Amino acid sequence: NPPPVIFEDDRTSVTTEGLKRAFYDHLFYTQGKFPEIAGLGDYYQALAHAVRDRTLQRWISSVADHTATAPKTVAYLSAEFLMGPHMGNNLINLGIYDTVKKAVQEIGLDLNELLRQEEEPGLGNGGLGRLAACFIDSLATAEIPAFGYGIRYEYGIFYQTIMDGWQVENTDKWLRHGNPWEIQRAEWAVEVKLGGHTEQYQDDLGRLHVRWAPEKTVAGVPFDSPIVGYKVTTTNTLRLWRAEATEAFDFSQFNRGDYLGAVDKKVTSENLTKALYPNDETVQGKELRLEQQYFFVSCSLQDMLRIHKARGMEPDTFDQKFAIQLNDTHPAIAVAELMRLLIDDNMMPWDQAWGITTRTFSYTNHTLLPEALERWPLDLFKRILPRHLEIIYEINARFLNDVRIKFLGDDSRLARLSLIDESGERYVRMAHLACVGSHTINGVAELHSELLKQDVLKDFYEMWPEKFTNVTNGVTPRRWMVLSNPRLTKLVSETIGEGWITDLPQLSKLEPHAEDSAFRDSWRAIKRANKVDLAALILRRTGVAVSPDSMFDVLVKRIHEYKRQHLAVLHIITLYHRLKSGRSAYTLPRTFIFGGKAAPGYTMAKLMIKLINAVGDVVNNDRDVHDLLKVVFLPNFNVTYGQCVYPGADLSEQISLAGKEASGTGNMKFAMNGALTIGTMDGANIEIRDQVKAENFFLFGHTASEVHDIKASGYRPRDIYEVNAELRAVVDLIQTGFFSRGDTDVFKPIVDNLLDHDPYLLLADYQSYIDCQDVVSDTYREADTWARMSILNSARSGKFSSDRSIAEYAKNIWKVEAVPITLKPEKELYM
Ligand code: B1H
Repeated sequence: NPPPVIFEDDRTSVTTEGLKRAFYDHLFYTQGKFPEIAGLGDYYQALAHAVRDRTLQRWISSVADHTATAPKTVAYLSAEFLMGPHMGNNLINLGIYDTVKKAVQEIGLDLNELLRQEEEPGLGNGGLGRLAACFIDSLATAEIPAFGYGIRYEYGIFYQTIMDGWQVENTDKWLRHGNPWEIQRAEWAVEVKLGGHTEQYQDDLGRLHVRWAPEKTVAGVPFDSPIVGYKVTTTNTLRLWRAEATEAFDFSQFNRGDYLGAVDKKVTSENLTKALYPNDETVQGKELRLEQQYFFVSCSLQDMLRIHKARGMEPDTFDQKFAIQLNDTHPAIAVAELMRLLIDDNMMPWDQAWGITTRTFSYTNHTLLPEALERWPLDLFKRILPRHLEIIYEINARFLNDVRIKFLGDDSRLARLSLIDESGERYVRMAHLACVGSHTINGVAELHSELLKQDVLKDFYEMWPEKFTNVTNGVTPRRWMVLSNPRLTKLVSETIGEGWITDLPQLSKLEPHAEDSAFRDSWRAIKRANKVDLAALILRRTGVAVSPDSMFDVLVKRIHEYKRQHLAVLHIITLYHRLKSGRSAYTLPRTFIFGGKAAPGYTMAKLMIKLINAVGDVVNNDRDVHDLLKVVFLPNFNVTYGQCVYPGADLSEQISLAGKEASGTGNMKFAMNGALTIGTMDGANIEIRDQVKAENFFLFGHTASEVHDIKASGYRPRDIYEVNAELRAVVDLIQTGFFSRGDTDVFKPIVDNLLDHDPYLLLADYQSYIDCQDVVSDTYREADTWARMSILNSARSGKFSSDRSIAEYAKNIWKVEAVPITLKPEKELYM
């Protein structure tokens, strides 16, 4: 027996004195600095290491317990984990925020300033990646054994700046100063094959097998970060894979004197995990993207099989010990890869392997947009994954046979359901592979799950209605309330206790306090203070001074035509036009705050950003407006800024065309922090309105089924423009170059698109939106009414905790349970 590890107190103590000692210890021994030459970055690193140390006893206790008892474990496979900064969240979940703040203060530093030093790991595009991050927080808090598996992109989502009103993309060098939260596990590296061909061979018993002779291999190296549950011992692992060359040098090339050629191979391998694709809901069909997807899926499945075997079990029990969730189709190749690993590497018969596979996987669909449905050209797919194509053909043959039996004589249905699209150029349909290989398929809000069954996945629904279900999204209250909004957290906890932090429906206990005028005053004072903070951020980042006494009207999300940021612009121009033409005696002071990134190749979205900034330039500087309207575009909206934006918002804009936004999750973050929503009947807006009640929600616009009918009966947006004088005046201002110094070309693509096509029905929803915004203004003028409504929005947002979503996945889909972990005393932990 090895001797027990004696942990130094400096690694575990959570007293002020102990934390101060730990801080200096890391400043000296990790950073190699002393106060006279140390900078803020060093202090951040020192503190980060001290905090990471405090996760380790829990992390090791959790892994030790899971290793010994082999409980059923969730593997959340996602190409994106949009974590945001780790430090603040870890302080909250470890329950040491206040003590650390005090320790840091006594050292003469400011915790907030240290927190600002962290480069946020922006390893995701938007809602889908952030959902994965909220889910792993809730999994750990629920004490469910789980891994998050993904890609350690060297460059995350690009850094956005605005130049002359246009978006400019810069690289996101988030690893520049190192990442104190991760531990590299070189010893658990795996090999991933790519390209080449397959061969048949006979084993000693004369049985036929297939061997894949790849063109190249790359190594996958795992980097682990602790995911600490809130005030529990359970600490799970986020395991992200980095691609490296299998051999540092190709020796034959090296010997031929081609040193640089050999090094070049290394560079090529490492390109695999270089950068996140920034497209968000549009596929590009790039070879490197398919390689990324296969790479992290293969690494993760090999890793799970290694763990399974290390726990003393055979592959035939894999499905009893792992539940794997596919976060959209990005990891859907996992269905074919698990089959390959079971059949080719573990010599399992097809039927047994298929049973295990389909009992292991479940699939979440996140969008109905046709441009986001992943399909890979067959020749490209075959070139990179020849063995997987054979396996997919076999899956397809067996599947189509089942279809033939269920729906005899229905040939067009076979073509629609096939895993291979043969209508023109041939493609592999990843959503079909995910559906066939999964036992459960879910959408992310009630409406979305219904539309999936009626529309994109209709044929699969008719084949297997029992596979379909809904799990409405949620967000973690630890990051999105406790960490982001400490003022509100304090008031709420003083009023109803702290139980709401892990049981969000308890917020309903706030309801009676909506009638208490002193409580309303405190509530409003908190919103005011948060707005002061947000105004300071806006001034710092845009140079525009905005008044916290104006209404903060916020629209932050990725820029997309379907999300209709340009509809909000039409509203701003309407107000501006009214002011200029003296048609409104008094307009409520409003600050319009926009934020969000456009995909670098999405011309129309980039033009929408230019339009927002162009309108802002005119409106903000027009003296006739008397500061009644301000329009700002906060550059580089990300998790860090979100933590300041959601708590400081009065009005949450959720104005997508009905039927297009699968769920939305920003809508939930706003509501819990007391913003009122103006929104359409889309995604989770519908459920938010159900919860907060219609009288506390500003609803406008056509419903999804009305949208369907309008389009079916031949929509003519120009007719609306012709008859609506105010709309016409607004569009004409853009069209005649008023916001572009007379240049009538810049915004022509937007104007032409709206007048002649308007696929997202801005003109059809315009009047309804404007009328609703007028009601918003009238309501906001009654400060007391607004405060009541704000309290009720927060009090009734309990459903939108990701703890509820995770409880549903755990019970209905994964069939996993909590495994409480007892913190092992230091002396009982053996290396
Ligand atoms: C969502 C995506 C997405 N849906 C492809 N789909 C991507 C698709 O890089 N890609 O290829 C990236 C992202 N993201 C969002 O998911 C939905 O639009 C939101 O409505 C939803 O709330 C969120 C989480 O479910």
